Amino acid sequence: MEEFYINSDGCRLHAKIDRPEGFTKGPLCILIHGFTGHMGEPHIIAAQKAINEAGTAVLRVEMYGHGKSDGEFKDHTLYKWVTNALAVVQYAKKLNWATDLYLSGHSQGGLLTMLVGGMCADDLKAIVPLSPAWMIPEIARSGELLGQHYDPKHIPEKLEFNGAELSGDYIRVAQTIHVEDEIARYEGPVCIIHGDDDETVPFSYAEKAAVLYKNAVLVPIKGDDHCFTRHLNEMTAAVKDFFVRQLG
Ligand code: FER
Repeated sequence: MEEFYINSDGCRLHAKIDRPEGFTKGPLCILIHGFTGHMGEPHIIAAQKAINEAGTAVLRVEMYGHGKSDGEFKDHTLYKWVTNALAVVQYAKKLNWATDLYLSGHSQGGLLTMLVGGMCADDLKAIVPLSPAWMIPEIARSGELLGQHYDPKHIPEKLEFNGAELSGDYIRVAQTIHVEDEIARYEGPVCIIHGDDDETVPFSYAEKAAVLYKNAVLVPIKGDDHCFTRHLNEMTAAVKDFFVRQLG
């Protein structure tokens, strides 16, 4: 394991690379956590290990306002995360040992994976959104985030939840994002893995995305929740299986 920081326009992003045993050159998957998450969460570590077992190196990175990266949580927005992820893709493209590049992320990191997949379609051999929270822009436009209601035309200064704060700019940015545009821009293989009992992101979004993408498979994890706490081994088996097939 190698730990370091990636520069995203002066913002230091905390990163770790894990390589499979005996790996010197080969594919690399960027892996990103969700909203309030970080790279040490059980489902993120489990996904990283599964990708490594399939012979692919993993670059875990924490986005603005999360984990040990720069920025305050309350100030993070999807634009800041997109800017960060673009810097990470550029960083990964310059690694001389990395051959094919993949992008995966959980929840808000899965939404980011869908957005950046469309934006960097030529650079990414496949994308793997895990429980992707692609309803966020829609619900932000409808006036409901984090279970709280507001007037979508008059955005509050901040949202408060669980003792934390989120700036109104998060909402302003989210309202402008149209995920369908980026779905249409990505024609490579997509593997969506989603628990069908997800309490945070409705499973129906995974079904909708799988239909909209030109080349997607959806692996439902029966009875599982947002962070795959009930059937983590089924999520990791699906991840490993997808990456093993990519090598073949
Ligand atoms: C929300 C529902 C889900 C929301 C964010 C999420 C900001 C993200 C969840 C995750 O990344 O795990 O209303 O509002």
